[in-house]
Amino acid sequence: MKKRLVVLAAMTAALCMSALSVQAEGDLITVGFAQVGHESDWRTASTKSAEDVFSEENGYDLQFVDCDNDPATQLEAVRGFIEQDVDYIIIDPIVSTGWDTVLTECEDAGIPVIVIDRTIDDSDKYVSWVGSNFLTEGIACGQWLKAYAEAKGIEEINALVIEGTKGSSAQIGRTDGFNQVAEENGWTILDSQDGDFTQAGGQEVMESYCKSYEGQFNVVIAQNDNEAFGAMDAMKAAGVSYGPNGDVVLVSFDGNKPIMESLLAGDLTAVFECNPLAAPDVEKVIQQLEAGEEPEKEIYMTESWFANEDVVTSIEIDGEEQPVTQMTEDVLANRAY
Ligand code: GZL
Repeated sequence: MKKRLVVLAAMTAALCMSALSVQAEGDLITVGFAQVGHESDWRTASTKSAEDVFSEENGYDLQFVDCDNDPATQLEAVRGFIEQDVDYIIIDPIVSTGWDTVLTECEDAGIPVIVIDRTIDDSDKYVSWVGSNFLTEGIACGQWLKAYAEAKGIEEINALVIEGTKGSSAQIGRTDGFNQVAEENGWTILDSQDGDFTQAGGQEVMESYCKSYEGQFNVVIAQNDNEAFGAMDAMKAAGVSYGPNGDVVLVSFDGNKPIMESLLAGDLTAVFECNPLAAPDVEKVIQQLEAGEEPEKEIYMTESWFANEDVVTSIEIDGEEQPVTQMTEDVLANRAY
């Protein structure tokens, strides 16, 4: 008798579990994601992070829109999610303004918004922002260059900047941070033009720089990896040497695998990381909301600074010593992206 009761209990439990799993499958959480576009390696890593986390097997129905770097398309995508009545909306804002109206529409529709990566600067009608401190990234670049110049005996800095998409918080923060250190140290910024975070944009701007500032510059600041690759192509074609053994110090922001391989190879001098893997932190926010909890308003990604040489091993940012990691085969092999 006892044995039969045990078997019956086990069968009941199994039936309950399968009912729960059926119920869970029926209750996918729908997430609308209005992504900037597909302009860079960083963006590819960011999109993959979201697809990996917000999968059906994890209990999500991801509605993804690639907004192709067009702010109007992005607003349209968000309004489309409202019409679909998704459970949550994720926005990586192409530019930082023009958001309050559509965020009010999300609020009126009762759909929580989570902002990732770049910031929205004209509205706070969103639950949380998960991203990087772009100003810190710019300051880190400046502080590293200051220490590197001192160590290498570079007395004058004449820099050219290839900016990211004008008006994006990444471009604004990196520009402001680097300019702040440049001003403190009396450096010359010969020019600063928009390369739109693309390789073609970086190459076009650098080709123009090589003509306009021939023989005048010794530093190039590319505000993302793809612009740095474009700048390499342009400088190579113009016969300008760059990197740790060249005439021009070349740095990048982001730190995706291709640029880290170039850093290891000595094709550029330093990389200031911008971590694209925000989706796990976004999921934590959604799970907190599902549980009726209140998430943090700002959640910062952790990121590091890398160089080809070990000439500078740490830099000071906001009074705190932060390490600069020399790129090696081991460091490269252990990176997540
Ligand atoms: C920064 C991100 C930027 C990257 C670029 O967080 O928004 O946009 O630095 C990307 O590579 O295009």
